Amino acid sequence: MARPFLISFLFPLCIIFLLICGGSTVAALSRDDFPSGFIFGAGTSAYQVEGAAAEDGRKPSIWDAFCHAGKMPDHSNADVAADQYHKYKEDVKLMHETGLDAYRFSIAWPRLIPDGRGEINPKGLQYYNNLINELLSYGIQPHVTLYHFDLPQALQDEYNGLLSTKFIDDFTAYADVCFREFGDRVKNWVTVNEPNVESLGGYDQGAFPPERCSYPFGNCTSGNSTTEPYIVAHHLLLAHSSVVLLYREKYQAEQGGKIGITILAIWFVPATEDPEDIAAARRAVDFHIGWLLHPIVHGTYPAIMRKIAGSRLPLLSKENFEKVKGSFDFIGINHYFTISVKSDPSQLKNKVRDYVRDMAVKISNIVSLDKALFRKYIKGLPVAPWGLSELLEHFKINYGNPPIMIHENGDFEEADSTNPVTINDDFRINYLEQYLEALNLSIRNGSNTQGYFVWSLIDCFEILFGYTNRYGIYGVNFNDTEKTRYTRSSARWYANLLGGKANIKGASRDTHLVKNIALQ
Ligand code: IFM
Repeated sequence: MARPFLISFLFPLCIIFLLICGGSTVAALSRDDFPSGFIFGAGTSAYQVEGAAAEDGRKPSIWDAFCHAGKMPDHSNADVAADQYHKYKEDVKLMHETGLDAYRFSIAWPRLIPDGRGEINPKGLQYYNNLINELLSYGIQPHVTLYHFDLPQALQDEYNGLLSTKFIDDFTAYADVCFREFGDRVKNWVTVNEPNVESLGGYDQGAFPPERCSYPFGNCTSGNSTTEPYIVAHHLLLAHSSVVLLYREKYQAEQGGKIGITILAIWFVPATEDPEDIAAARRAVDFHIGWLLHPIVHGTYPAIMRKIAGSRLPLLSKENFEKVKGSFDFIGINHYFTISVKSDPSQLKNKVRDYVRDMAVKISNIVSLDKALFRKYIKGLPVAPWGLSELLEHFKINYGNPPIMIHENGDFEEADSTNPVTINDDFRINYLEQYLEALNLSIRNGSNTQGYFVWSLIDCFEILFGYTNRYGIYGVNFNDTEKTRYTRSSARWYANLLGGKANIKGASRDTHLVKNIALQ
């Protein structure tokens, strides 16, 4: 009698218990919930981590000149940075311990070809061969960016760098060396990192080297903010397509790699449901992302940019159209946050306009892009994983769902000089978990995203804030001459995820309703 009683009594109780406790819980996600072959990695860039700035034949880039002129808010430079040049073996071990499939890094053009053109530096060649071989010995794929902001100063001095079409030939010749020397082992190439940031930062606002801008858009000794950002982005686009063509014609069949470009992709949403604000958000997306993406997918600049910037936006000739359109195997996106905007048509009444005024948007709650205010502003933005979902939806609907690599995503903390070693970074785990969850949802909804890289593997020299912003899942004690690495909680969390643990707990699942703002 006892057994049937227990079964008939306890069984329904168990079901009720499961329904109450388990029914409302969404199963946590593990890496097995991503498609097979999906790549998990982390990244850095050469100037931001290598150091050894004047060692073994490396010559200055425009960033060395900028920093040495005391232009960083903390007056820092990356002469030593995280010293990865000497510590790459230690770093590769960390990557291995984390279980990374891939490491995204960049080659320093001024280390490999110190004058920008001509002689190859054998020590530079050796360094990148060593790094690549070390990665491969642990089964970690090298994903290599050819150009991540660090133009050889020699080319800046000789012909004004990116403002000249000579840059295109020199960049192509440099890329040729990289493909020839490393392409037997490197199967994933990015031509240019964030051409939209470099054009805006260096040539509109003058906040980045080579500090070109014009009044009233910034305070520089030379430049023209109304035209130069467009010219520079155009040259970067042509340089990109020239390198892709070279790779396709000379190397791809034999080496079997893939090549793309990486764009900073902030997502913009309307601050209100007013159709003007909805159009403003779309305009911001077109100016910010479409600027580069539209030409490489569709062969033309976005119509709204052509309409507003007019003749200040260079034309893509028929020959260049053929070269630029389709010049990618994947698109890299660096995504950190979502910003809400309102329309500001009054900007268009100004006859003299820069790229920012052409956008004709007001960014809510922010009046100036002063660096300190900007940091406060972005740190104060809510974590908005749905913004990534909308961004990926935009790629799917408007750009034919291309293969995507998320090349940067991560969160920072402001460094505290009294505490150079911060271990507990739950804020970062929370951020990564939510974004990975959103990414997983997007992939299930058909996004063709094939890889995800945390920015950054280790603390870096940060391009806006020097050593006062920390993005690493591994910390670096910059106060100590050894630049000692230490493991943050987020590195352990990522290692557990990559080791198979269901470590994406679904904290934000309920907030994942994708806000489908009108994008068409
Ligand atoms: O550190 C930078 C990187 O060089 C380019 N993308 C944004 C990162 C964080 O600011």
